[in-house]
Amino acid sequence: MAAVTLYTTRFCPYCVRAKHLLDRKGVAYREIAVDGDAELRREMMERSGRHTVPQIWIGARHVGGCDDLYELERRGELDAALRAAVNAGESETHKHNEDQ
Ligand SMILES: N[C@@H](CCC(=O)N[C@@H](CS)C(=O)NCC(=O)O)C(=O)O
Repeated sequence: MAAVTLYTTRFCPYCVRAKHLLDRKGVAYREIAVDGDAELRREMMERSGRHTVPQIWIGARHVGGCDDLYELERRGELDAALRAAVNAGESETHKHNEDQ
């Protein structure tokens, strides 16, 4: 599982900006494009309670949109949140491998 999941549309400047920050952090993310897909957009709205893109999760934690992601960065909390999600993902993989 990627540490970050975000719902996006293609021509959305906020999505581009959010991905730019995640790219700069070097973190892998799973992008769910909701362009023209009413079902995926509904899924995003149900999970987030919001209707704008992007909607971003770090691990299981719903961060919100692009502004919320940058606010985490401004508060100096983004790196730790990303690290925790990456580490949690790695230990899940490790556990999964041990189970086999
Ligand atoms: N403050 C929000 C603004 C997001 C926003 O306005 N996104 C636009 C697309 S760029 C949007 O979803 N508009 C409404 C819609 O497409 O239904 C954020 O930082 O994510």
